[in-house]
Amino acid sequence: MNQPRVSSINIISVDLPLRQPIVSAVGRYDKWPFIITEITLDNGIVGNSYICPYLVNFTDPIERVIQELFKLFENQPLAPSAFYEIGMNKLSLLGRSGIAMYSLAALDIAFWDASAKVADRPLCEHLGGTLGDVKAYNSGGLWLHTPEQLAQEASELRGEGNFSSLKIRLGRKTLDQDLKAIEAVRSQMNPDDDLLCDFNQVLGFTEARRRLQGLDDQGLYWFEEPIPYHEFRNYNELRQHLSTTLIFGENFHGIDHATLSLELKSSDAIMPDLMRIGGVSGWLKTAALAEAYRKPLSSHLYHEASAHLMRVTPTADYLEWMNWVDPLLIEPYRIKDGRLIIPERPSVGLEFNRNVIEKYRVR
Ligand code: SMN
Ligand code: MG
Repeated sequence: MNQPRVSSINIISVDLPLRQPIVSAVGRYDKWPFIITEITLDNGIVGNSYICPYLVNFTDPIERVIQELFKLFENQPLAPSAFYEIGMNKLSLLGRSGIAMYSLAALDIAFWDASAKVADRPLCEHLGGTLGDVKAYNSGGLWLHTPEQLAQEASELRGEGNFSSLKIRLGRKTLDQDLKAIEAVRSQMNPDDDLLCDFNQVLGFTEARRRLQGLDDQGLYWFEEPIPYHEFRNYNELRQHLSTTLIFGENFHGIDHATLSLELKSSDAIMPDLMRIGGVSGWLKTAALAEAYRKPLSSHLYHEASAHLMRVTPTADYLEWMNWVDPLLIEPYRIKDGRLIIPERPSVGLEFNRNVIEKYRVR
């Protein structure tokens, strides 16, 4: 059977208002940028992806890099894994990280989406896995707010999908303030529920050691990104002072970072971000690494494609559910009893709402 060929590309950037602003150590955001990439094959099938590059002013240069990389694959028979290798070879001249990596990921996810549509299977089945649901936590809030606001929000977030797992943002000025925030959220949870926490890289090494030791008896499910993401050796040192699971990885740029962090024993678990890790292809390699090092792997953003990938990740742990993309989608993915339900549709099966796109289009 002849593989269909890649014919054309369409890229659209959108700056979508958030229902609730992000108030985190990495800044305040009222809107969230998306770059949507659509690849059309010569049989008419369209594969798509979205990536969120955080900074709306960079959507234009990233779009141009996607366009440029696309030229490598234009008119070629569709072959996502082979395309990824070709793309990564090209990146050896640009750097296998940063916006070059994001751009390759935008293409890779869309190529895999198209490929599963050609096979007419959900992506998880196309990758050799089975269709099913995925354990998730609600990550859509609990920013650096007051304890009263946090308690109110925690109860709303639990109610959004009967969640028993939430993630709170920490790293306030003092340990006491963090403890009060935890207490407020916990007041709305059951004793056996999982409370995860994220510091968004805000602490320095010595402060992190003090702060995390002060929080180590709180029974938190994990400590996420307490110090800057590139301090791989400091992560390893920090880990030796703690009993709570230490996790990072949303800022791994490609498989090189994932490999290095595992070699250096920087954390107890990893959490790649579908865009930064290099799309579906980059994820699959990282999942194999996590298995080799026997480390749990959780996801970061992009809950739809990540859910499919978690179904073929041997050490899969938690899926992050952050549904900011939902207003852009005709049929968003659903949560039931704290688990994400993968719909029975070909591939990832995301259809974008053209009216919403037009309303919030960047250019
Ligand atoms: C996060 C993600 C996206 C924007 C701000 C913060 C956070 C997370 O690090 O892991 O959810
Ligand atoms: Mg995080």
